Amino acid sequence: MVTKTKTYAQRAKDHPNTAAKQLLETIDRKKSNLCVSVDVTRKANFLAIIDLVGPFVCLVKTHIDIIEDFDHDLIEQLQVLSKKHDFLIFEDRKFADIGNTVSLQYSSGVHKIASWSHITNAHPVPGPSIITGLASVGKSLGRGLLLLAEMSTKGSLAVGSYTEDAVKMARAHKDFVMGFIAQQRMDGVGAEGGSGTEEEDFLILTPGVGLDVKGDGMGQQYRTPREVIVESGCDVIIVGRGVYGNPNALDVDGVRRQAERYMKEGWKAYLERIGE
Ligand code: 5FU
Repeated sequence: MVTKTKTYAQRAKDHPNTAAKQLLETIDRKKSNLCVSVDVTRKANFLAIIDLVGPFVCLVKTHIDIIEDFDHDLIEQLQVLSKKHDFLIFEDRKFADIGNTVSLQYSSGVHKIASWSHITNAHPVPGPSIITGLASVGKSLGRGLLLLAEMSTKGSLAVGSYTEDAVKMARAHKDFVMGFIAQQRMDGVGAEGGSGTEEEDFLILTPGVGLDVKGDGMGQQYRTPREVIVESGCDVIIVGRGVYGNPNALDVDGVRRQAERYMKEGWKAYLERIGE
């Protein structure tokens, strides 16, 4: 598979999708393929964690709808931190409705996701119209979309022909779909004759990553950065609680230490993958 052994820098140079290119460039510049998922419910905690992990990440993942004291200032501060620490923003919205509805959910409402989030994602379950609906808002802004081809949870239904069809949908919309949330590379999936095409370069962003535990007792399943990057050929590790621990008792040094630890593990795994 072409993309598995190519460097992030080589891939950045040729990538046709603006958000994918920006992400690959950021990964290469910061030598970090770590995305931290900041799943906390208070604005102050949210911003504090992002400021702590900022130096170690290429991407910050949000669930903006869980923040109880959300306001516009939060977005402004998030954007300031994104510039200060040089990372992109990924709102893990998991859109799943008809084209017209998702275009409104993406552009409007309280959160106006498209105006600040470089990357977002969608379930392929409604079919291709979910992509065109989101693209009608995000494409001209240079945003990128990830399709959820697989999930990290025990018993996930996103397997087999569902995953294959997700990849086919993405191939038909390469101008906006930059990659997948998945547990492995998708190069050969759903393609005639076995492997993906030379010119195709979908990024694989992978949640369910942890170094110290194997699950969370609520269906989540964790693998190590090495399993994810080397064995499964994924591109970005997404880590939440493994980095910030208990958000109600933030250990400032601990958060920094863990972010650096995951960053180093992720990068070491990447170097092993490309044979350096
Ligand atoms: F699509 C997915 C998935 O398959 N698994 C996930 O865990 C998304 N996630 C998200 O990654 C989930 O919503 C959390 O925001 C994050 C994982 O957090 P953790 O604390 O590392 O388990």
